[in-house]
Amino acid sequence: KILCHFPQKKKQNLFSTFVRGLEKQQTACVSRQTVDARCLDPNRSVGMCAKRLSVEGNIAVGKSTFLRMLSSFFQEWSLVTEPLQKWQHVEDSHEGMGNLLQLLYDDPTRWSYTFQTVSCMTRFKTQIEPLSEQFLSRNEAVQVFERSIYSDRYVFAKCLFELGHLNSIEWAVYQEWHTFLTQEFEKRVALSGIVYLQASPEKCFERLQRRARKEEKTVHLDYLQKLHEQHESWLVTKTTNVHFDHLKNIPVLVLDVNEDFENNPPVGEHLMKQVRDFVTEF
Ligand code: UDP
Ligand code: DCM
Ligand code: MG
Repeated sequence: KILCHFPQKKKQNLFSTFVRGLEKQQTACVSRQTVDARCLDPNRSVGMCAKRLSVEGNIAVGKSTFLRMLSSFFQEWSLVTEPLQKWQHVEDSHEGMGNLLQLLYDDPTRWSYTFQTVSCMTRFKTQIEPLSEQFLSRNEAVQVFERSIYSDRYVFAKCLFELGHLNSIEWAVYQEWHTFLTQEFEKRVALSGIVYLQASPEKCFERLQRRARKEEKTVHLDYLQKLHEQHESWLVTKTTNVHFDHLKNIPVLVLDVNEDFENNPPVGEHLMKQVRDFVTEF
């Protein structure tokens, strides 16, 4: 309508300006999409993209201690500890706050499903938390999580099902929402690599007793042995059936932490160096 008021030549000029404008917008839009996809792609090591690792391992193997060590060696990295306090202070509409970790160990058959739902939901929330532009623009943005939505499922929920604490309906429901959410969030919950802290169940039991968390008084060696086997099947022998393609081929760094690394600087430094080299590989 507007163009018809102009002479033919002017009409053509205006029309091509309009088309060029559209083309520019389209190019800007496509390149924005590419940048977004790259940021979310954990396998890309270029700037504006974070490498995301999880530190996995048995109860009391030393994951939190390891994360503290990472934070002092690699001060620019972002470290995300396990949201344990949230599980110890769950809102209870009658009592105010409930301790779900305590309930789990007091009566695992009654509380395993609830615990695994809450622990995995809080983990999803922490794993999808957006990273600041400032952090992403670093040459090497590295984010490290203490455990992940994958160990929640392929170690804990699976183990509790095999022990009979989750019944077959609860296990089926758990797997259904876990698969659905993992596929929905896709790259936002994907990891670039896994660091597996490996130690004998006996060593973990010794550390668990030394730490003496009040809720874990009833945790026995045989439970740590079962969890150890789950970690080994998932991350070492790879016999666990995992349902996400990117997880099947994920790089895994296995670190033997039977020897004390907390109070032994050369051992700690050697572990840090191995993580450094591992991260440089992808
Ligand atoms: N710990 C230790 N030597 C180590 C690593 C850890 O004595 O090389 C102790 C640590 O001080 C704590 C316990 O083991 O008392 C469990 O460590 P952490 O809480 O880090 O274990 P997580 O459950 O997070 O894997
Ligand atoms: N835990 C669990 N299920 C999960 C994750 C953790 O039962 N999916 C429990 C195991 C430990 C506690 O939570 O008692 C925290 O683990 P850690 O001490 O290894 O950090
Ligand atoms: Mg911990």
